[in-house]
Amino acid sequence: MTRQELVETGFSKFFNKTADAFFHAPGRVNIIGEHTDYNGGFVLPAAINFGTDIAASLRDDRKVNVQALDINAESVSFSLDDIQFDEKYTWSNYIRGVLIALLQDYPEIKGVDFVVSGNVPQGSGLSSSASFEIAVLKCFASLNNLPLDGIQAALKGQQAENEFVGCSCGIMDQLISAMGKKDQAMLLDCRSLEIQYTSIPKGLNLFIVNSNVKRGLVDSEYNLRREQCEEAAKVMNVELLRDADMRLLEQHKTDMSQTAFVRARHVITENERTLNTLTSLNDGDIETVSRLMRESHMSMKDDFQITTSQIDYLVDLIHADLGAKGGVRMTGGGFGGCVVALVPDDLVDTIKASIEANYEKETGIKESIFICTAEQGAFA
Ligand code: GAF
Repeated sequence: MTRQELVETGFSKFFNKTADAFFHAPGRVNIIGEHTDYNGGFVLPAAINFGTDIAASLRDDRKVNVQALDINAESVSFSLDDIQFDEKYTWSNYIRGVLIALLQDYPEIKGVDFVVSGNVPQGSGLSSSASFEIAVLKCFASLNNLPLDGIQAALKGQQAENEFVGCSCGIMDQLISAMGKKDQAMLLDCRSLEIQYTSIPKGLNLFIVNSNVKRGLVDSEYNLRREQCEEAAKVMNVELLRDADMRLLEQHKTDMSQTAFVRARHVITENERTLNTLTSLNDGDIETVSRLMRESHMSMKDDFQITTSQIDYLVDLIHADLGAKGGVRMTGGGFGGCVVALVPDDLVDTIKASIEANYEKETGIKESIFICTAEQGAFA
């Protein structure tokens, strides 16, 4: 059964009618550019072949009825005229949050019955929540005939996270879920929201390993990292770290805490690495991509301090086999989750075997490996 058939069958079963439409929004993997988005900088993610699927029908009143196929098959119902934070079914707050944001511009929309299912591993740094938000926005916008574009949808998803769910995330995850392109990575300027696509070189695989070290974005140190970046920007008298360079940072080294200094150093150097990775991918210069991804990982480990021992082990293990033929680094918010590697066809089996032979033995945790493809975003 395809994912579409799964949600459509679920819809018929739970709502006793046939769904009018199907919607899908992908998760993402970030190739490089970590914790740069909320600093106004650059990111280079790709949307992947895991995501959130929805089968839905428009109602002619203001009710929203949602049936989840995962999450213990829980269901929620509420009115668009009275959207409250849900302490019990916390997953539904992503829906509630994006609808509050959508209602600000489109107060007259009608309610929807929908069934939802996702296959992005949760809490793994592959943006299960952003894909959920974008799928819900696509569903409500399409069924209500709203002129919402991908960038507007991404901003509404981010607003829901920042103002309703309580995570101070940037714009990357929602924007790539909305605007990703098949077989392409997307360079996003997180200040201007300008986009440039670049092809993932033929013969290089998006090789993702979930360390299965669970992380919680809201509860983790994510928000603290953001505050430390803001502190550094304030000391240097720039609006965002995007506006600083290493010369300015060195000048102010003694005016800020050592922690703020190393956090800012990560962001400033990561922005440069991200732009250089785009150029190197465009030139087919994999050796340089390899070096930049390695430097990015070391910067997340030493300066931003968001990796874990299991993730570092995994990255070193893959790097040992990969050398300069591809790149590997932790991906996403950090404190666990996934590693992303660009792996040439002829090394896929070797690297898989090496992880399977060593990772669990070393860490006591069994990994999951996904060879992904870059996919189309929900609004692209
Ligand atoms: C999480 C956030 F949601 C993104 O906005 C981004 O900051 C990322 O962590 C780190 O690069 O996925």
